Amino acid sequence: MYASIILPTYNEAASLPRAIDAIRAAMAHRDDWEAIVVDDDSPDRTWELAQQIGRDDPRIRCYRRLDRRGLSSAIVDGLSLGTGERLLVMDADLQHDVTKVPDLLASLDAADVAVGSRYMRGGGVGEWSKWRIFLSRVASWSARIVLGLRSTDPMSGFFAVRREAFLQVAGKLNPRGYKLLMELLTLLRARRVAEVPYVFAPRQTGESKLSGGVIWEFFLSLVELATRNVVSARFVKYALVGLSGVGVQYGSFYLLWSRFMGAEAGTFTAIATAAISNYMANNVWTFAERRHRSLQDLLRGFGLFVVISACGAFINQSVTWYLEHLGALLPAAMVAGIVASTTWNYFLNLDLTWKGHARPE
Ligand SMILES: Nc1nc2c(ncn2[C@@H]2O[C@H](COP(=O)(O)OP(=O)(O)O)[C@@H](O)[C@H]2O)c(=O)[nH]1
Ligand SMILES: [Mg+2]
Repeated sequence: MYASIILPTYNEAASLPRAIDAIRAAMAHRDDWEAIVVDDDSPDRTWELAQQIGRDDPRIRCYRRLDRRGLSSAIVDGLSLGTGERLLVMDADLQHDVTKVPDLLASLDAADVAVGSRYMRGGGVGEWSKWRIFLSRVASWSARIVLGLRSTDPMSGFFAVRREAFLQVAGKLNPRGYKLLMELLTLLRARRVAEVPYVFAPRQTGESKLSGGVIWEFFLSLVELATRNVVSARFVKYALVGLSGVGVQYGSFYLLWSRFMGAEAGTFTAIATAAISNYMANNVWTFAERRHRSLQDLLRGFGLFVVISACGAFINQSVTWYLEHLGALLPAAMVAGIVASTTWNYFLNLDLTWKGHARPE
């Protein structure tokens, strides 16, 4: 059955030719395959190299993406371009065991997704530090428990999927970050999953693009997938900024009060400080791609933010008071008040303060 091998690349000129040779060797027994390099306009001109290889060997195609960045979206574009009934994704840096490609493709005889796994008998991670192994295992384990996935390595970047299964869920994918397999497995939960062990090899050339923020990104994806996007990554950020504001408010109150001003002025100044820090943090982080920059936008944005937050504070108090009045325990009533006001604040700020269309990644 015709197979399409997707190779996302960013600055992999040093290893791409060897990766292609390894694929040719592994697939030497058949000729019904193609390889698609999806390159995000790498500064090292990986795309040029891929185009050159493709001129001599038309089985190798290259999509040089000029308008977008990001591993997951590159994989989705590659999968969409693939014409084979079976689609396979692997790194172009030789860290995935190319000799396992035929096994992964063959596993789709009896499964809809086939995962190259580092965490089953026969698999491994080579020379990773204990700390990295620990983090990776905790992440896989939480993905399995929280999302109910049946793979031993849901974070793998080495996997194959039937095109028909991919197309069924392609429209629902939200390719952020780099854990596309986790998302695919969540959407295809009811389908059959096969696994093939492989040993993750150390990188020989070039460098890993996935270092900073990886754990954080993973956590956000997990929340989004577990709640079926009801709780978005943005909402999590917003709630965390709100929490930091509580710290700022109480912190500044204790700094100011008694030493510099009385309780009332202290409370007012502390609330104002927290409002400014919350607004700034949301502006540069939660709503980064819709950021207010001009003085006019900043003033207008801050004004709206304060009005909405003031209504939120009122909602918070009212809900807490009302539930307590109905006989709820105070802590429960307070939590309900916080949830109600945070939700109100979030959606109003999303639609009014930072309204606008997000640019694609
Ligand atoms: N097109 C594209 N490919 C990427 C991007 N980031 C990483 N890659 C490729 O994805 C594969 C895995 O990335 P890598 O940095 O090796 O991750 P690691 O193996 O977890 O360290 C490699 O082939 C990279 O060149 C990206 O933003 N766009
Ligand atoms: Mg790699």
